[in-house]
This record gives sequence, C-alpha cells and structure tokens, in this order.
Amino acid sequence: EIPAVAQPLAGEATEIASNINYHAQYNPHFSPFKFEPEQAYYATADSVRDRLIKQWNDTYLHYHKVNPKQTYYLSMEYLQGRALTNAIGNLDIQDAYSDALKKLGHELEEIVEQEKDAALGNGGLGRLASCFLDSMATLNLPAWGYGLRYRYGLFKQRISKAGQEEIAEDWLEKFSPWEIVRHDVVFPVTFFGHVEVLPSGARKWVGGEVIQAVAYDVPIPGYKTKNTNSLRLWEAKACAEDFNLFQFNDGQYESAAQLHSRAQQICAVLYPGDATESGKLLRLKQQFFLCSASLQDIIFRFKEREEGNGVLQWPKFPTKVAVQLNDTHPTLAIPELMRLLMDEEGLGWDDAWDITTRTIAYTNHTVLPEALEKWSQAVMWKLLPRHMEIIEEVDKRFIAMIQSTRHDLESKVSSIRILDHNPQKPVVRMANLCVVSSHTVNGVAQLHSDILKSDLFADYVSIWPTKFQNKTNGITPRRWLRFCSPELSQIITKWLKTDKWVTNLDLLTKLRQFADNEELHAEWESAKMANKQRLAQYIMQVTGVSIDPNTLFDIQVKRIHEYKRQLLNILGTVYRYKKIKEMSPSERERITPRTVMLGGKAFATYTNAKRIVKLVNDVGAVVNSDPEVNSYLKVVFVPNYNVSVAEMLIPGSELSQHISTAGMEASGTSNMKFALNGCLIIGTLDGANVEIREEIGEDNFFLFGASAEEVPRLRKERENGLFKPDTRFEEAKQFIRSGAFGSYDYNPLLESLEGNSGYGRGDYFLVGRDFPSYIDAQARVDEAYKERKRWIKMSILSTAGSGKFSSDRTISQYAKEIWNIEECLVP
Ligand code: DL6
Repeated sequence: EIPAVAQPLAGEATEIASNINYHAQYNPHFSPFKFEPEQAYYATADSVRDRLIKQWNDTYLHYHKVNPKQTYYLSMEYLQGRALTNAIGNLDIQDAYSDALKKLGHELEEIVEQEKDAALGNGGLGRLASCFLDSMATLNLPAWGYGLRYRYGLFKQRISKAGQEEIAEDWLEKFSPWEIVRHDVVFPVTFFGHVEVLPSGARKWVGGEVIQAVAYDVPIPGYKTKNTNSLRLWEAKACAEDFNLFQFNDGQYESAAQLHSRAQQICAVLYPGDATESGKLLRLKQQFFLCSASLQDIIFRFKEREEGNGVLQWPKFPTKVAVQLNDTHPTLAIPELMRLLMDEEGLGWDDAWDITTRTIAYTNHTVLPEALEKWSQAVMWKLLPRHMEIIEEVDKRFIAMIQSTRHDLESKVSSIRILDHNPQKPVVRMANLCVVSSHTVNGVAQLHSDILKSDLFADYVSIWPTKFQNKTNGITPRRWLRFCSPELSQIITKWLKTDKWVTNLDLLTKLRQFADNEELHAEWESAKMANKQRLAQYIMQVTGVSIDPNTLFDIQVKRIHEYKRQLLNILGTVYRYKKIKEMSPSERERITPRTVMLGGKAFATYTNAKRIVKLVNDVGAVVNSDPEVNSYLKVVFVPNYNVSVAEMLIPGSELSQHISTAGMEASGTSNMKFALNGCLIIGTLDGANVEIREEIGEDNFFLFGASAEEVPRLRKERENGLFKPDTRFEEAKQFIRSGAFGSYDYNPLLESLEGNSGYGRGDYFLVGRDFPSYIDAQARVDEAYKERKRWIKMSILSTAGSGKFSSDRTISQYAKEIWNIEECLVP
C-alpha cells in the first residue's frame, strides 16, 4: 500500500515523495493500491521525467531562438543502459530522491534495479555513442543523437550445459518511461520504386513502398546543467490506408496487413542475421530508414529556423548543420542528402555536392576487413535505385578527378574507387564512399588513426592530406566513476578538496602527490574491498559460485571475438590450474590466489566465439569444484554482460585484461573504465592501451606481446613454417584435449591455433606467439599483488592518469576540430 505522505516531512524530499505518490496513484498502467518495487520504480521515473521534460523543452526553445550550428550524431547503435541513476545524478537530486523513497518505504538502490537496460547496441561502438550524448549535454553543446527504436535490443544471454543461448530481450515489455512519442514528428521513407525523368530533365524517384518514421524522443540531461538534449529514435509504422479492409473482411488477414507487418520488421531487432539475402535487405532497409528520416528532420528544422530570414540560403546549411556518421552504417546519409537537395529542393549537382561534403564527417571504428561494409550493387539497385544513380555519379566524378590530376594513382583506381565491379560480386564499398564524400575522417585512438593513414586509407591521404584526424575515444566519468562507485568518488573528492573532477577529469592528476600516503591507501583499499564484496554477492546471485573478496579479482569482459583473445586468457588459466595441481603444499603457500572472471556475448552465428564461451564455463565447472585448487583459483563466466553488469564489475576489479592482437582493436573503451576505477591493466600495445600506458606510466601497466609493427612479419614467418610454439602453450592445449574439462570436442577451436595457414587455421591472431610473454606478464602480476603498498599505489596512479580518457575531452575536440560548433547554454 502507498503510505500517505501527509505527515510533516521536511523540505524537498517531502515534495518529491508526494510527487512520486501522485504518479503511483495516477499511472494508468498499475493498480493504485500497490506500491511494490516495480510500481515505485515507474512512479519515481515518471517524477524524474517531469523535471527532464521541462528542461528539455526549454533547451529546444533556446536552441531554436539562438539558431546555433548543431551537430547530429547518426548511429545505428546506442547502449544506454539504465537511465534512472544517471538522470537523478545528472540533475543532482540523488539525496532528495533517496530520502523521499525512504519515506515511502523503499531504498533507491533497490528501486533502480527494477529498470531494464536499454541495449540498442552491440558493444563499444554503441556505448561510445551513449557516452558522447552525455558529454554533449554536459558541455552544453547543441547536439542530438539519431537512432532506431529497436523492439528487441541485444539478446539476453543464458548459459546452459550446451553453452550460450540467445533469448529476445524485451526492454519494452511494460513500457519505457524515458521516451516521449512524437505523433507530430513523422516522415515518409520510401523503398524500391523506380526513377523517372521529368520533362525538365530532372530525375525523380517514384513508386515503391512507403513506411512512416515516427519519432520517439529520449531526453539526455547534462551533468549539473539545464541543457537537456535529445536522442531521437525512429519507429517504423504503416498508414491506416495501407491496411486493406476489403481483404481483411474477406478473411485474407495476412495479405490485408502486409505493409503493416513489413513496417514492423524494420525496427524489430538490432542487427538482424545477415547470412540470408532477406536478412541483408532488412539490414540495408534499417540503415536507410535511419538516414532518410533523420535527414528529412534535419532539413525541416533548418528551414524552420531559417524562416523569416528572407529567401532560403542553402549554402548556409553546413554553417548550421554538422552530421557525424558513426562508422559506415549510416553511409546512405550521403546519397540521401544529395537526393533531397537535388530532387526535392531543386539544387544542381555542384551545389548539392558542396553542401553535402561540407556537412558530413565520418568516424572509422575498425580495420577488420569483415567489418568494412560492402553492399551488393544488385540489392542496392533494387531497394534504392535513385541513390545508386547518385553513387555511380560520385564514383565517376572521383575517377575523373584522379585521371585528370593524379596520374601516379591511376593504377590504384580500381581499389580506391567506390564501386567494385568484380563480376563475381559487384559491390559498393561504403568506407570508400564515406572517405570521398566527408570533409573529415577520423580514427578512434592514435595507433588506429595512424594505421588508417598508413594502410587502409593511405592513397586517399595523398589526395587529401588534411582530411584525416585522430580523436581518441573517451568515457563519461559520471556513469563510469561518480555514479557506479560512490565510495571511491567520495575519497577522490575528499583528497582533491573538490568534486570538480567530475567535469574536469584532468584534476585527477593531483592524486599523484598522495600516491604514497598511508591514510589514502587505507581508504582506497577499503573502498575497493566494499566494491569487491558487492561484486562477490552479485556473482553468487547469478552463478551460485562463491568467490573470495580476498583473492585477486581478474576480469575480462567484452564481446567474444577471436581477435580480442579470450582464448589466450582461458589457455593461460588452464595452464595456471595445471601448474597448481602439480605443486607441493609448500609451493602452493606462495601462490597469489585469483578469481578469473570472463563475460561477454558471442554473435549468434559465430561458432568459434560460442565454443570459447563453452570452454570458459567447462573450465570453471572443473576448477571451482576441485578442492585441491579452488582456494587458489576460481574461474567464473559472468552471464549476460551488459551496461548494468559492467557498472557492478568494473568498480570491483583489480586487474583487467585487454589483450587483443596488436593492431586489431581500434581503441577499446572498457580499458579506460577499468583504469579510471583504479584497476591495473595487463595488455598489448593495441588501440587506446598505448595512450593509457603513456598516461599512467609504464611501471603501472603489465605489458606483453608483439607490437602492431611486428604482426605482419610474424604472420609471414608462420606461413613459412618458421614458428616454434612454446612448450607451455602445447601443454595447455594438450590438457584440454586430454578431456580434463569434459568430453566436448574442442579440437576445431584448438586447431584454429595450429598449422601455418588456411581458413580457421594458422593462428591468425597469434595466440601461440604471445602465450609465453603473457604467462610471464601474469607472473609479474602475481608478484606485484603480494606487495600491497606497491599495488595500491599503482591503483591510485591508474586513476590519477585517467584524466585524458574523459569523453568530455573527446567531444570538445570533435566540437572544435570537426564540427565547428560552440556551447549554447540554456539560461
Ligand atoms: O570506437 C568504439 C569501438 C572501439 O573502442 C573498438 O575498439 C572497436 O572494435 C569498435 N568498433 C566496432 C565496429 N565494428 N566492428 N568490429 O564496433 O568501436
């Protein structure tokens, strides 16, 4: 029952309590006679949302009045996680809400757990987009996100005897209190059809299937500021006229609602499987749906804000609009902007091209060939005939430019042009289209940006030397320290005598002067221990495994992929287990006890990744029930890794593994979250690891493995039969093959690490090559952990050196160096 809030309660908390109470009574979704945690969550969220909506409206009106240049971030993915803690934290009303809920008989910590994660993304790329939104609002930048409102986000992972099972994640099962449906913001998006030539000679895309894009707005509050930006997610819907009442009444139910069901498919799932032709077509439809709806909306807003300034000046468009493509997924924004400007607004090619190329910028997030999108020309002609005409023209003009100005590159034309006319499989290379059509191209860590310039995009660099930039990724310090580890945050604030570090993360360097202070050491250790205990409870709850907070907590959590080398971790753990078994009791006395935790989702059709998940679980089952070993080593697979689980794991970590084959991880962002939380890193010189090590000092980083420069040579040597595996590596594989971890056939997985070359063989990711140096680095970790003072000092220095990795820094750089936008503070 809802307690009456009529008693004399003091101050803000009283008002909030009665507001929550009001929402509990009047929320039509729930019975007004119940006030269980779920109802309390929805009522609290509705109450917080009221405040957000006020700020969000004020922000919209202010931007409308000032009419500044505004950025639009186009991304197929956002990994928002939960919103409640973040919203009340950013609004700085945490204590008042906590008190109010107490008065109503609930604990805030318990209430926030009711919220389902909004997981509209796969991994780092989507979470980066969400961190960027937080920083854009915090920095008072006029900047919006655009995405899709997937009905089912990233799948829920369940672990059974067979390994990973995927279950649809119904984040909208009840409803999300954080979105505001905008029935007044709807745009038609066309697919298929054909191109007609009008009497004027102009070309027009006609016919086809028209689906409505309806806006759902998610308010994005900045930290301690009134500015509240938008994340606009598009939902697909068919019109009432498209429902064939005649057919329905005739009993033809499916064909009567055909377009409705086709519309529903578009936003049904994040990343539909694309092994089939229909799957590919659906994914392409999703991409175009995002691009077309967003650009129509952007153009509408541009016109609305320019109204009253006389004749519309189209060349002004790039001075009012910046569009950032988050990887190649929204590439179709390029031909769609061209089409809208030419076919709908009547501009000529040259003007439209000038506007497009001054508006659009592209971020590359991977050098992995399989992740560089290439779309079948045939599918594109069918779905988007007018866009293919435009892409052909861009390609033709690019080639003509090369032929007339760059004879030295003529032999390269076939590889740098946009269309690949390979008769077996003619495709459109989306990354090439992005590079040719964007004013700026950036990588996401210095090493990655250097590789883009020296390798993937080298020929373009010689054409446009100033087009390429680096913007090292960052993470929001609000979610990833201030809110997920309040204990550590309090200590930092106490020692720095200010909480300004939350928006000026460079201030953390001041912790260095206290790195040897015993009082700080004691406080630091006790905060870490509290986080470890909380994590141990969570692990017990979700896996039933009891872990000891006095052991070294060693964590690797990220998408499961062979290049990220979870296999290196588990082989190292298998080797450790075998060695412990062989030790005498007195030798065991010297062991540093460890709890190894791995977590992450494997793409549903990625067989080797799923085998890795199974292996970790099988190893865990044996090790954890071995009484000889389990006080020295435990192995846990943390199921269903997502943003909320990360918020639990990262503060409780002491060592984390970022061990990809050098040159393959564009940046990584969880490495930054761990370091910020005082966790030490064992890692390769890859992605942002390089810069993290520079910032926190090489003595505080456990480095191992080949460098990116060495990797091509090592692969060649291996192909030539010149690689001799270390006996320890052979021993670990042999132990698995012996059946020590069950009878599942791990041969196909282990064979991928053997032989000299071939598909799925030849150890492309150099696990065997890096294994010995990995084992040696782990031995250094064991020794360092025994020296408590040294370890705590390293931990403090990790946090102290993490200032650079705030997404506030990254976004300030995008704003100044790519978007040319400025703060627009809501008064
Ligand atoms: O830039 C965000 C994130 C990086 O931190 C990761 O290193 C990178 O793998 C990821 N890239 C992608 C793109 N597709 N793939 N693979 O997710 O971006």
